[in-house]
Amino acid sequence: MWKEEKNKLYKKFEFKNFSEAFGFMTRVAIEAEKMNHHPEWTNVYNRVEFWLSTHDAGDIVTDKDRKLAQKIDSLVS
Ligand code: H2B
Repeated sequence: MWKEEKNKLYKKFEFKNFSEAFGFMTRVAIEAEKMNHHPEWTNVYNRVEFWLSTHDAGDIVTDKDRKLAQKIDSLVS
């Protein structure tokens, strides 16, 4: 579940290993670029964490973040 906190949408994903995590990140990167909406994220080994917000709107959560969150969920595995 995405959690809205401090003007960000947050979610953590865990994968089997780094390769699976990075494959997922690659798919997210391609879609984010297509949407011209880019995540703040971190990766440590098999873990990928997101904090989505819209910088152009003053770092608040907008429909763009909700759309990207849905897209990210569709790219797991
Ligand atoms: N990503 C996010 N998360 N928020 C933005 O406001 C944003 C973006 N703006 N990606 C886009 C790029 C903008 O800076 C460029 C110039 O279109």
